[in-house]
Amino acid sequence: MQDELVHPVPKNRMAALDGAHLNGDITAFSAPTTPTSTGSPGPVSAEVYFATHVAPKSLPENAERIRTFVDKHMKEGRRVVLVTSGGTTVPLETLTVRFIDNFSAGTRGATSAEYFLEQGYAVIFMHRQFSLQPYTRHYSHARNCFLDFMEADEQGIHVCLIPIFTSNAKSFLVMPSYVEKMRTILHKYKSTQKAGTLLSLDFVTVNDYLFLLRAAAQIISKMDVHAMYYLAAAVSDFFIPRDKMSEHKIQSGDGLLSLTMDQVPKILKPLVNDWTPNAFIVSFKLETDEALLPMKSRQALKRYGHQIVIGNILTTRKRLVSLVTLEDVAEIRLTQNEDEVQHIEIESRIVPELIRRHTQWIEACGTRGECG
Ligand code: 9Z3
Repeated sequence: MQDELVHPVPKNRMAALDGAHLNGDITAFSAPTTPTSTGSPGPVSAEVYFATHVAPKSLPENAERIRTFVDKHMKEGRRVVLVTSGGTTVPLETLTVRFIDNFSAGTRGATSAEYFLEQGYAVIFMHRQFSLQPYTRHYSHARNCFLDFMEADEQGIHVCLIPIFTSNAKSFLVMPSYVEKMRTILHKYKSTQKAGTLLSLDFVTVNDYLFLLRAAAQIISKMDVHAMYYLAAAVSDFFIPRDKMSEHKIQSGDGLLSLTMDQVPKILKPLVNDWTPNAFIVSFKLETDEALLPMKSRQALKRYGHQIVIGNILTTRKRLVSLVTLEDVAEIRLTQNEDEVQHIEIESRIVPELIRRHTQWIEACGTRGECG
């Protein structure tokens, strides 16, 4: 059904499809909207969105941090990957008491960021506030809290392998069974801090996310083919535009609450075509219905013309993903033993494969003769 939507490739990419939004499942909209091929209202363009919404206050400061980070790593000859992670919220009120959230713990993004760092990439980690982060993820949201990893030594005798901190009265020790893993993670965490290869930036709402992604992409574009995007955040498809949002807390006295929401602009389109031409762009497609995933993944590739869509199903996402390109589909699958006994993280397989393909992309760039 989507094949007729493919346009010829401008420069090194497939064309994104103007106004071709095939989801006819939204319930309401506000002008201006773009009519779709099915006649249903589509999202506003990114341009209109940014012109009619307010940037988060932290944006100028975050843009400066990104600029400094990118300049440093360009000078040091490192590749940069922008990892997005966690879910966005959609506030129902300007003075927000209630909001709709998107599913994501941030595991995919935080875990992948670690593997990118290990492979020598500088990582801009754009994540939902308080979601999982590289390295600290091993302890922060764990079932046993951080304190469970420690013991207080009443006598203050230094029998520990890693003293965490000492006061006059007591030493606090990491329990021996946790020491080995903690030492390894601590070492990686400290080395990353020392090298300055991780920049963490947070967002909460879908509006924060959109403004931050655009600002980051416009700065990162100077890295040309040496930049990768790994868009693992779970981004809301629907939102309430500013001019339709109640300022104050919605009152329950009026009975039922009916919500009408607009579609979030399809941000991949300007990302791929305008903000960061030549970067290697990987997006994720999440579905719950296996029957839809291959079609939806290919549809996204054709619509936006980026390099890879990683398809995953909610219930199996930790052991099975599909790397979809226009040419082929490659599965990465953990066996039951790898998943449940060896506790291998699927991101340890996804990331090296993407890096291999990014290298090919950079090498092919010379052949295409279109990159800076
Ligand atoms: C993903 O599909 C991620 O893999 C998950 C990771 C959110 C499933 P966790 O954080 O989960 O490890 O718990 N991310 C993309 C989700 C998304 O919103 N994709 C959009 C879509 O499917 C396109 S950008 O339409």
